[in-house]
Amino acid sequence: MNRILITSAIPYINGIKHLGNLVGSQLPSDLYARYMRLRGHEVMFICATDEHGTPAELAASKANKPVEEYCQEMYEIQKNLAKEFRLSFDYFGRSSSKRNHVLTQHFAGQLDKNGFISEVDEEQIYSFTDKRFLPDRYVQGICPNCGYENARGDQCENCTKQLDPTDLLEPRSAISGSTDLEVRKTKHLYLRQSLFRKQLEQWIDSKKDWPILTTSIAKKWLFDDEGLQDRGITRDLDWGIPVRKGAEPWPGMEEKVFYVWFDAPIEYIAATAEWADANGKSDTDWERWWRLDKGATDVRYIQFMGKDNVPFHTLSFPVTIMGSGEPWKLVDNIKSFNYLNYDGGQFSTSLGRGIFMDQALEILPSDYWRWWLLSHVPEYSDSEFTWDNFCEGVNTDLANVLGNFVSRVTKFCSSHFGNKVPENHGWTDLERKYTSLIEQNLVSYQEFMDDIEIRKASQSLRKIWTLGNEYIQEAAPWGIVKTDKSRAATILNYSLNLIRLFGNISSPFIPDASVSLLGIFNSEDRPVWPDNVNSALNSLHVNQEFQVPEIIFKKISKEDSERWKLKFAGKD
Ligand code: B3M
Ligand code: ZN
Repeated sequence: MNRILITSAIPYINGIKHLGNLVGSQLPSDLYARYMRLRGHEVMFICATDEHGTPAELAASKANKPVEEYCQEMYEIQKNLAKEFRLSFDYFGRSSSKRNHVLTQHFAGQLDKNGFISEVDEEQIYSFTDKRFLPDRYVQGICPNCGYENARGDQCENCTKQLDPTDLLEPRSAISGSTDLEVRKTKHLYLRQSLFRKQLEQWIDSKKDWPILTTSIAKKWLFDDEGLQDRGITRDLDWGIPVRKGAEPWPGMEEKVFYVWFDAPIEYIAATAEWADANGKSDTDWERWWRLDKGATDVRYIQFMGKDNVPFHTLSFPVTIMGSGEPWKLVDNIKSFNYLNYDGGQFSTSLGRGIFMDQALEILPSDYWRWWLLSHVPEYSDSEFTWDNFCEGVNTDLANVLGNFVSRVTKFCSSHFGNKVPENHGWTDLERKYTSLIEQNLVSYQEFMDDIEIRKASQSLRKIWTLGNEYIQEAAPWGIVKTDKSRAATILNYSLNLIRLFGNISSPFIPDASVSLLGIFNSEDRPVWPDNVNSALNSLHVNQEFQVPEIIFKKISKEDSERWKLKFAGKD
């Protein structure tokens, strides 16, 4: 048994996330966490809401609410949606928590003590119309790197380049649209990342198993243009974590807060402490996941995120950890994702284009979405959601292959043998052949899951379901039952065992359906991973009762999909 720490990038609080956000970190991390638990490992799976910075302030002001109130409400909504999507976090924290305040101020104090913070007279954009400084996303304009017109002052969404508001061409205020701006000097703290270039390079080079997407982005920002630059970690905002050196005030910084990207990754640690607090545990209980001096040396830590978050996790956050001079756990592997597009364009929160988590669940249960999104996860290139593609995937894999097998087998068995598992009178070569095929595919499924090759894992799982159909087709009990009842009994015994096996191994992808499949035999059953396929396919007791389930997956009709296509097309 190993100990595995898993974090998902923490979603911004600024609204309900769309399926593109979901598939870029929370959903794949959940798949992995569920799988690792099933394989008997001790897992700590952490996520949270990212509540600071301009995204939070802008969204709250748009909603006409005080920012605390907005965050509280949106936290509950996001937490609930996560639950409905069956995201199995051990804890879903908040970056505005007391724990994160203390820890963030602690890291800043350590970094300062070790000489890795400098005070810099910075040029910030001041808006006359809005009568305030405009940090980060408060400014929009043209990306100097790629020419994208709606780049934000913190980062260009299009090319992932991290930016400063003053880098933008033709800047305008995101609050008022005003271009009546001037550049003013104000003092800010900088994290001296550039001092860590060699150390980061060695660290990244030592990670032979990182996905190419992760390494290539990390290296790009380590070497491109001017190379790794020192970055401001404070902002002129009201909402955020006040700038302090540990518990001490920071002279000259009284009015400022830490930059959201400084405190957000620290929340991975703080949320684990929140988990301990919420569960009546002690500090040692969370520290054993994070402190090398408290047992975390045998933890394997994996982060999940979209590609735009990679620079912060491969450069800035590691610098925070390394520069603290304290024995905190660094990440072991970073699984990053490309973007999911929506029907020929991008998902857009502002245009209401695409499908958002709440809307998705209004039209179909979570397993439909989980299966399609995970089997089309943008792992090696951007991928695209289209309604045709979605319906095709759901109807074929879930309804025709998996669902149909289950209903054919249970119905046929019920009408010829009653609702009891018939006896196995001995496998023939046919059962032996399928057992060995299933075993081979299960081995690949496991290997892909271990390597976090999600698409390939989904293909192996689908192949196993398909083998069920091929088996029953080839065994053809429909006629045999009239001439050789004991052979038919064996076929159905084997098929029912297949259903149970499917219930066990499908649960990381489709946890609700897995509960239904196992519930056919015993509603108390929890998924267990089969150690041995031979014995797993011989595990149901003869005469054990079973139920013929309601339809597990219904097909999506052409009318429904046409209607949804229109509904989600967006405002324009
Ligand atoms: N909130 C960006 C995002 O939601 C940011 C991730 C923080 S991870 C520490 O994509
Ligand atoms: Zn750009």
